[in-house]
Amino acid sequence: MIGVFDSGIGGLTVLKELLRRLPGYRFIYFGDTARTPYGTKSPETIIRYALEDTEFLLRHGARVIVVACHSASSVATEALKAHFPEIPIFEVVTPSVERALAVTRRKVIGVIGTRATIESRVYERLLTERDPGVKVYGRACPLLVPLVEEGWLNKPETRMIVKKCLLPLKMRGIDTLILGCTHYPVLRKVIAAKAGRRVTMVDPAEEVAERVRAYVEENAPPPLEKDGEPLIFVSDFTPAFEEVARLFLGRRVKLLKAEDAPV
Ligand code: DGN
Repeated sequence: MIGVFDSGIGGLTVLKELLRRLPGYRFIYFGDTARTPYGTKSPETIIRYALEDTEFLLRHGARVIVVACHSASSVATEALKAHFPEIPIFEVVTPSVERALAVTRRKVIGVIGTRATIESRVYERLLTERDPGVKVYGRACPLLVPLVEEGWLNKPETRMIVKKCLLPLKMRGIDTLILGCTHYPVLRKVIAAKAGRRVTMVDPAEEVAERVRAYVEENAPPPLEKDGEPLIFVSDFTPAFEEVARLFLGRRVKLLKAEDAPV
């Protein structure tokens, strides 16, 4: 099984891309809805949570781990790889970095994300390590997460906040923008419109899903039984989470309580 975790249900944007590419495979997802958001927490706390989330997925049969959460990918990847050296671990930052470098025309790249992601400066580090000539501008946009979770996808207020959030990046003349948070692909149209036609969007959900597809198809045959329904566990359940989950996954889905998972 392929395990995917996130601070909450935003990571279903990643699961959606994975399901599209690997329809015959079994997935188990864990959304830490009881402790979300991670984006405002300290690196130490995010690392501890990411290790626990991974343990949950491994305990329930995952053999490959996908870190869908950008905040966790940004600060916890090293710790995860050190704790679970035998497990293939994919995260959302590296594939987006490589994509951004492949598509940028003038080497001026913008990144938007939560405070934890932007303050980690991981995108700057990885982008400039690979190409010292590149200029990187990060901007934390914490207001976008609650807007998406309220379903305010195309309201005037949302458009205004997106515009304000992107303004400093536009002033720097970015030609590429990394959507560095699980929730942002849902706002892609509004973000692209406000960024302007000349700015290329990089969607990390698509990029990581492509990496996982390539790895899994090469290394693991699909299960014999075609069981396409992913198991989606959450650490806290409310009917509202199920509504939001539908928004992220693009279809109705049943959320299971993690405490009810067979051990
Ligand atoms: N999943 C988080 C991320 O991608 O950074 C967003 C939600 C949050 O924890 N704030």
